[in-house]
Amino acid sequence: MSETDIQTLAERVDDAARQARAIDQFATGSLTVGDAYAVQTASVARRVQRGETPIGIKLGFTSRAKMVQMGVEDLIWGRLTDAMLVEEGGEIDLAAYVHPRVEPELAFLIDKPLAGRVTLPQAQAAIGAVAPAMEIIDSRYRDFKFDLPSVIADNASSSGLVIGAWRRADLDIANLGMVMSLDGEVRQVGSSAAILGHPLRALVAAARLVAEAGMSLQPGDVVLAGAATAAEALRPGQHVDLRVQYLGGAEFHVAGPGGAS
Ligand code: OOG
Ligand code: MG
Repeated sequence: MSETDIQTLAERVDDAARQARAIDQFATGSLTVGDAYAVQTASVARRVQRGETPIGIKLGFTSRAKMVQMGVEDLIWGRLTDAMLVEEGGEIDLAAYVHPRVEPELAFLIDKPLAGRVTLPQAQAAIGAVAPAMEIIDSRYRDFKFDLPSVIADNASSSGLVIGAWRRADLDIANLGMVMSLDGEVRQVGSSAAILGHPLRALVAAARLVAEAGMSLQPGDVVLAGAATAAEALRPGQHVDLRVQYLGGAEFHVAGPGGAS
């Protein structure tokens, strides 16, 4: 795919995200996975040109539940910027999104540079803190339907993230209960073990994937490990709460039908 084509598609997904407007997914077979990451890189570069700061990366499809929900089998990654941060306990306005969903995750805070083929203990040693987190995903594609290259080009549907209080990473996080509630009603129950069998494997994968892209994870970067359960659609007026065993939680509100309060 030519550089011009990559820029054209990058502009299309970037505009759709900015205008909160659904677009058609790219025609099947028109994009390789390599092209799709080039589109993602170019679309995030547009954000950076507008003044956003990269803050880390996200993994997608690290759990069976997510692969089944979306019909995609491969692990993917995307980029996070400061503009995507939603204040813990804060409020989002659905007007800024196409059809957002929320999913329960864990976030890692990188303390030492990490890239390439690393072991689980090396990944563990590179993190300074871990936190309960929720990702707000918002595919820019109509009906939230996409194939693998389309979702990669669309920055892996990433739209927002809410991070709870960081705590030191000396806790065993292999199998922590995770409960996500909407308006006080438990909707998704899972375990951190659903994330690749051990959430630190998401960090091992992240180190490999960024290195393949010629990048590295740096101190201060945030890595979202991927959802432990299926995602839930967001509705006006909702209160969303995540509790993670031993780690605490995170919560936010969705503004009512009238918009932000
Ligand atoms: C793609 C993003 C998947 C996760 O945590 O598995 C993802 C999507 O489902 O739209 O973020
Ligand atoms: Mg996610």
